[in-house]
Amino acid sequence: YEFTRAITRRPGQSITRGLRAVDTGAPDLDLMLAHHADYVATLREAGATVTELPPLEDFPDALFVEDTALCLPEGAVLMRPGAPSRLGEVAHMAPVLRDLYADVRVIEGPGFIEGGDILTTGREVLVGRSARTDAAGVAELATILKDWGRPLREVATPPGVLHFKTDCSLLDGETVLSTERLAASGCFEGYRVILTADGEEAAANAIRFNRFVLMAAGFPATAERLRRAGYEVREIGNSECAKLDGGMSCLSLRL
Ligand code: CIR
Repeated sequence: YEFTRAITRRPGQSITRGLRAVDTGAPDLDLMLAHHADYVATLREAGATVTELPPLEDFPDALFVEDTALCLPEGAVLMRPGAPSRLGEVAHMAPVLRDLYADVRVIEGPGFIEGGDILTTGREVLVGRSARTDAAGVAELATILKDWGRPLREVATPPGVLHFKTDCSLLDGETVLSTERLAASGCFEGYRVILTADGEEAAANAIRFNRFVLMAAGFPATAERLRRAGYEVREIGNSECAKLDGGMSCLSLRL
């Protein structure tokens, strides 16, 4: 959770065509841009050098850059998104990461895996199988991580939940924020777990970036739990990304 850099991509006009599980109305681009600017400013305040990539109008979900890659100190791994409309985003992220990393690996397929299903903790890399991430994708990542001496543990994303990290985030080396439904699966045994408050499951997708925990605004009970546990919480508007099932982690690659 200590980083020097973040990569983001601004949303474009095409966000109205972004993928969503349930249609709750079109996202408002101006409001989304304002929230995005706040997100980037907060990362900068936390000490990040932020690369802001331009919108990709052909890829409505491209602002959710996290799904295109896994960034580790050892190198980067380009993902293979399970959503067909998102597969082409990776080619746009590849040159950005090749400029920053000497070692860039590629998930070649036939499996699929998205960054939103990957939680890197101090001791292991947890990968949740989901509608976007299959066994072959996980196996290919495991082979790459083995080269880097990083253990991978496969876990399950709760049914109906988009990504593993829709329901959890890393708060520090051994602490996670999790929904109750995910923690009940037992996947965080051995970790300290802070649960989201009842009815605030959507607060689980947060990020720890240096001294701050960035979380979506509007979840006061969970924010209070985090503050009481000693974390410095920054709340960022997320109403528009939430309409596309996106949250704090999806909006950046952190390295
Ligand atoms: C999608 O369905 O792919 C986007 N609308 C949302 C992606 C969210 N990404 C993430 O949780 N890492």
